Order: sequence, then structure tokens, then C-alpha cells
Amino acid sequence: MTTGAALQLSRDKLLQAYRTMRTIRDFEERVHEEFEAGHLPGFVHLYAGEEASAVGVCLNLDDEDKICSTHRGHGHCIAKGCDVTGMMKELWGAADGLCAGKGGSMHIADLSKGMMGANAIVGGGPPLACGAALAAKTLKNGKVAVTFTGDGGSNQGTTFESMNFAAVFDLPVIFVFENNGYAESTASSWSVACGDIVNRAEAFGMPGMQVDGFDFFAVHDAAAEAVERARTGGGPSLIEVKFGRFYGHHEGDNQSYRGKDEAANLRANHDCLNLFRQRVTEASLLESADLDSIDTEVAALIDRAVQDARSAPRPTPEQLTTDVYVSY
Ligand SMILES: Cc1ncc(C[n+]2csc(CCOP(=O)(O)OP(=O)(O)O)c2C)c(N)n1
Repeated sequence: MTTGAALQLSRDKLLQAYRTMRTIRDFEERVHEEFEAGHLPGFVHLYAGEEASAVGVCLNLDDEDKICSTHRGHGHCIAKGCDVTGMMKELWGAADGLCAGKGGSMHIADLSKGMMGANAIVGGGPPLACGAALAAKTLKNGKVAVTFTGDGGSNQGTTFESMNFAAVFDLPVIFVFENNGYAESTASSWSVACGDIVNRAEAFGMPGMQVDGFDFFAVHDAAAEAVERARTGGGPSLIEVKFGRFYGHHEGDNQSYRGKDEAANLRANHDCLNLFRQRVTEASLLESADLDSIDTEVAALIDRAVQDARSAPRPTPEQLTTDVYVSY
């Protein structure tokens, strides 16, 4: 995979890419701290280290394009434009959180942004994305659907059915498999038959690409190609994004299944934000000062979001059943 095209992105787009990756990183680091301190309820799976995937893909989409996410969904939400303060409030269970405090970390959705939802069901996203893509194809509106699925989710029957369905109906859908090396504690090198997930594309008759997930530019270029194909009637594509996660499967995971220095090595040598910085400054596309000021702005944004979330009102007992059941 070449990484040439994304380097041609406008200055504004490059700044947007960095700002969004930095927002995800700071959101995740702060959630980690707050969870450890016992301030946050619920169950949390962090995306830190994987930012280049969500941002590289979603920079090719608009609000009318749909995405489906996973239990590790904060990064996808932020990359698709969800309000960060609303998300932080949602994690805190606040009444004015993005889903009125009833979704929490694993069920955030914002249909106005084309974010169809994080999803606690492994392999739950691909069928939803096929539905959205079928709607787009029927309406002939040129929109696309993307499903982010883990390596564990790549082995689910729902995923195989969806890939077959998408190929048979030539749907504008992109299957992004985020292979961070593990499904909980099970290594993908053991659980994924045929070695690489990308090899499965051929069996379903769709183009497949495997990219370095630490490299925003590689992800962006692969996604641009797949999105263009989908928009112009070329049908589905598969992208396998290979990288690692900085944290455990969930907050509280003792990570005994991986080497003690694995995460430290990822942070030191494979940090997508550092790599982005290096690429754009070496190519004289952006100055370090541009990126430093984004860092300062984002730090303040996340801090404000946490303060707001802490003081936001919680749902009342009367609100217990509102927004939960929908009658059609
Ligand atoms: C259908 C289903 N089976 C099992 C689980 C329990 N579970 C939650 S996350 C997870 C691992 C998912 O791994 P992967 O798809 O690789 O995503 P990652 O956590 O690596 O991002 C499992 C087995 C679940 N939530 N849903």
C-alpha cells in the first residue's frame, strides 16, 4: 500500500486529522485516570494506540455516511464527529449525556452524525452496516457504510454472513477489521485461520487491503480507495488494519497474556501520533508549533468535559423508562 495520496491532503485536513487523533488519545488517557480513581461507573474498553484507524477511515466520510462500532467505540465516535462533552457525560451516566446517560461507554450512538452505535455484541456491527448500505443503494444517494470490527469479531458467523450478503448484493459497505493482536486474551495469530484476515476477502470476491495501523496515511489511502469504490457502485471492500492497543482488553485487565514490555514498546516505537508528527514536520507540511497548540487546546477541552460531566445532573427515577423503548 502506498501512502502518497494522504500526504497531499490540505493543511486544514492534516490539522483536523491530528486534532481528532489527539482528542481521542486525551479522552482515553483521562478516562483511564478517572476510572482508576473510581470516579467512573460501568465497564470501559480503551482505544488508545488505535487512533489512526478511526481517523484515517472517517476523514473520508460525511455525516450522511454511516458507521457501526464495537465495544471499543470511543475513538470511532470522536472520529465521526460526536460531541466530546456529550460523550464524557454519557460515560458518567448524566441525564444530558449523548444518549441521556442510558448508553454508557459501550452503547454510545449519534444518528445525526451517522454514528449508528458502539455495540457490546462482538460481530454485531457488520449486519447493521449491510442494512445501512442496502438503504443507501436502494435510495441511490451515493452514501456508504463502514463497520469497524475486531479480529475476534472477524471470526463471528454474523460477519461471514454479512460479507457474503454484501458481495451478493454489491453493497457500498467497507469491512474494517481492526486487528490489535488479541480478542480479550486470545491471540489473533492463533484464532484467525488462514493467518491474515485480509486473505478472506478473496473468498467473498471483494478487494482486500492490509495496512499498518500505526500509519494514519496508510489507513487513509486504503479507506479513500474503498470509499471511492463503494460510492461509484464498485461494491464492498475489506481493510485489515494491523496494530496493537496500549491498554488491556478492558480497564482492570491484568494483561498476563502478553509480555510486560509489549505495551511500553508500542508507546515508545509505534505511537501513531508521534509518527504523524514526524511525517508532516519532515515533509514541511505542518510546523511543530501548530501541533503543540492543538495539544494545548485539546487538553483544555477534555478537562472542561470532565468538569462538566462531574457536575451534570443524573437521570431522575421518572426518566428510567424514557428513551429506552421505541414503538414503531
Ligand atoms: C457475541 C459475543 N461473544 C462474546 C462476547 C464477549 N467479548 C467481549 S469483547 C470480546 C473480544 C473481542 O475481541 P475483538 O473483536 O478482537 O475486539 P478488541 O477487543 O480486540 O477490540 C469478547 C469475546 C461478546 N461481547 N459478544
